[in-house]
Amino acid sequence: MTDLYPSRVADQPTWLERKDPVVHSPWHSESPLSQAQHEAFERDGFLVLQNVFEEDEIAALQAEMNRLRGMPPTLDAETIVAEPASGALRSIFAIHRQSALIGRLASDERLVSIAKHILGDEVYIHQSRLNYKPGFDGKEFYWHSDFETWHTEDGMPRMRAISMSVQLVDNFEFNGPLMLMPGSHKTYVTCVGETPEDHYKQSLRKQEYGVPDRESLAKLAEQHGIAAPTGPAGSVVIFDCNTMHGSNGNITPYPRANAFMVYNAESNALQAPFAAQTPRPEFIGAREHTERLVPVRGSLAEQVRAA
Ligand code: 6CS
Ligand code: FE
Repeated sequence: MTDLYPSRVADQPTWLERKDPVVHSPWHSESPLSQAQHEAFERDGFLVLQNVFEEDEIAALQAEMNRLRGMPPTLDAETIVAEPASGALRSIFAIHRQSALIGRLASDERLVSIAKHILGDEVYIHQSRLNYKPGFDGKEFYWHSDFETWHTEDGMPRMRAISMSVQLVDNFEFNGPLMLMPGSHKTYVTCVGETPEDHYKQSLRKQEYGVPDRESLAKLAEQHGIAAPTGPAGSVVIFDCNTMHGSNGNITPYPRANAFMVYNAESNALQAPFAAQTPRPEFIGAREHTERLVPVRGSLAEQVRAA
């Protein structure tokens, strides 16, 4: 398959034009986004939605987050990623398949309808994770484009995937919120350095390959600025697979936690990695568990009450 976005193959970083649309559907009055939201996502490569969920739904998600933080024995050990230095819990992957409530969240009509609108296709979950950024010693996520990793290491052919980060606690400007460069999604910054074998064993703790060069980051920041959306628990940050983003460490007492789901278009299913020896495991990049999402309506809290 032709590699439209070659990265980690040259000895110098380059900038390539995005070859894919950002929003793959035209806006119409029945769209799940307002025209202003549709245009903002197209322009910025991200969008923040507030008040998507009711108080009792957020409470149910927070209770589930705390339950999972205790790492119940039902969790698949290989999906648990710890902070390199402190050993504190950093992420739990494939969480939509290990938690009935997060699985219900991933299928929620309020999210899936937007994913199908933006991607212009049926969708499935490429990757999910519960991110904990503990207070006092939560570590950073350095700047990166998710697509650069998903293309080179997972074999994702085109830029036709989006992430949704559901904030499970209040996001302040000081407890390591997600930072994004608005408009950076239209430039593909290629990276230097061959992907090491089993790179994910290191990269999910601290990424060192597929990291954009500092000159490119400085130029992108100069051109686009940096936004650090804050908001109450329950806010949803939706961002394009190629929007440059990262997050700072967290030395405040206030933990940060989000449920992160990646929606991929069915027409964009993973091929062989474009710049890695072997595909990453299923829990990071879905190849078998690619069930088409059927949007589910109703309260998340119902799910808990019914359980
Ligand atoms: O490598 C990945 O797939 C993951 N790494 C980061 C820092 N963001 C995207 C994704 O969760
Ligand atoms: Fe990321």
